[in-house]
Amino acid sequence: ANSVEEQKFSLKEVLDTFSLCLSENKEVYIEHYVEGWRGLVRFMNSLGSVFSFISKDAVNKIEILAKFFNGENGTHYSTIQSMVKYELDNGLVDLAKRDKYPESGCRTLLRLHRALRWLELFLERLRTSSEDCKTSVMCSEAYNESLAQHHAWIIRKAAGMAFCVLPGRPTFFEVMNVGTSEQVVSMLGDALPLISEVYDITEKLYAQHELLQLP
Ligand code: 1PX
Repeated sequence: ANSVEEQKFSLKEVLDTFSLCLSENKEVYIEHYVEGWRGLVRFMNSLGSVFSFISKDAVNKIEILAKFFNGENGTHYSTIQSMVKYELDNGLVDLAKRDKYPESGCRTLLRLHRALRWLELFLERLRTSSEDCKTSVMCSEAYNESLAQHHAWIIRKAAGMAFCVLPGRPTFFEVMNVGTSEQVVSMLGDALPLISEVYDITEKLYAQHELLQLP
């Protein structure tokens, strides 16, 4: 935690990335979406190595999407909307069970999309919490309302154990490197509507195309 780069690290910059996600006509840019996740993973890594099994999976998914984005069909992966259209039109998504395309952009992004709901719920709890609230409780409540419903028992168990070692609210706010707790609360108030909007747009798109249960 001593390098200059890590000292400059602020959660505000990370959450700002999500504001860049939305195009004028409300499409979601994959490039910024993935960048946002990279920053969140960096933040999580700074909390300790217990979270590495979580960040490993997140990084894996980030890299899958980055590879599509930077690959020869990259233009189709400019936005979530264009990705969905391209992969569906070309039969590049396993709809019933994992088979020929176990790592499609659509199913990979869906995992991050579900995690974004966890983030939204967790940040909203942090924003409205009082000083003596426990981050581990806020985190597991947010998790149980979102991601947990898609996770096997063993993953839920491991996640629960990781939440227990989350630092308390004061340390947590400090690591965010945003300033006083009032400043953290106001920053969260600015960031949350944008995160919600990105989430809602993606959710609607996936629902329209019946992609919310992709294996
Ligand atoms: C101020 C708050 C900032 C906190 C930033 C934290 C960033 C968290 C990044 C979490 C990304 C999790 C992605 C999980 C994707 C997923 O659901 N993968 C599962 C399914 O994938 P598959 O390919 O098999 O269909 C996979 O099984 C997951 C394995 C890893 C365990 C995931 C536990 C998720 C807990 C999320 C809460 C993170 C708590 C961090 C505390 C700060």
